[in-house]
Amino acid sequence: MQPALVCLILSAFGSVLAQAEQYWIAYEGNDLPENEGWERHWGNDDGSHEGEGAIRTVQDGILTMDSMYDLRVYDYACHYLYGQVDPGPGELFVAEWRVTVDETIGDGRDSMLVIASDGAMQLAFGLFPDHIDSQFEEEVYIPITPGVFHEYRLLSWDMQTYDLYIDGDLAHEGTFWQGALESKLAWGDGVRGAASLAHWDYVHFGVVPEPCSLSMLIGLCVGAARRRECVGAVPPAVGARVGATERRT
Ligand SMILES: [Ca+2]
Ligand SMILES: [Ca+2]
Repeated sequence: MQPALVCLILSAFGSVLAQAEQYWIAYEGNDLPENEGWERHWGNDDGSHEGEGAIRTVQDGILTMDSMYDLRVYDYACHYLYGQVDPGPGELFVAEWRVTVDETIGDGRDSMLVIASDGAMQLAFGLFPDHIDSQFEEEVYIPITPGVFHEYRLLSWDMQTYDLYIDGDLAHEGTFWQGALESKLAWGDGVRGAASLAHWDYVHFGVVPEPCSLSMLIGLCVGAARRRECVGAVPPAVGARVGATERRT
């Protein structure tokens, strides 16, 4: 191999690594979220930090949040990463959570998971015992089996569109909504006027190297010029649960 070509390949390889300024925020349900770097927001109709919030218990790696005693209560965990949520070139945004919701009452969504990009592109999923929905997208109603935990995994390359997997199956190809919230992920009892009983096993989110980046570079190194689908696996150290992914075109 020519020295110049070797330098070019090493330079390209270095640029891929340089882009991979990934992060991985992992809440495992082993403690209250505010003890693990999350910001707790709670209150009721009387205002912020009023009342006790949801009744929260941690047991066996599960955080149970119960606000069924009072429709006026909200109580959610928020993690801010100002200007650092989005993936860059060659990177992939991943959010994954495992939860089951026993009950909901009141008007609209209560248990929720919200994602806001650095450019204020937003998603908000309402979590119910038998389905989930997406607040800012029309007619997104995804039935789920009640009474059991479900694993949700959301992937986005651009924070404009996303793929949502439920229990390993692609359940929805969706679109972010232009809002005002920026650079955060939040989950829990999100609103006043509704109540829920939910069990959270984990919430993870982060930016990881795009699974196909290194394989594409290897393809370049051996002179393979053909276009290829990007199916692969994220390095287990930064998201073992990500598993197989396929880029949308
Ligand atoms: Ca509530
Ligand atoms: Ca757990």
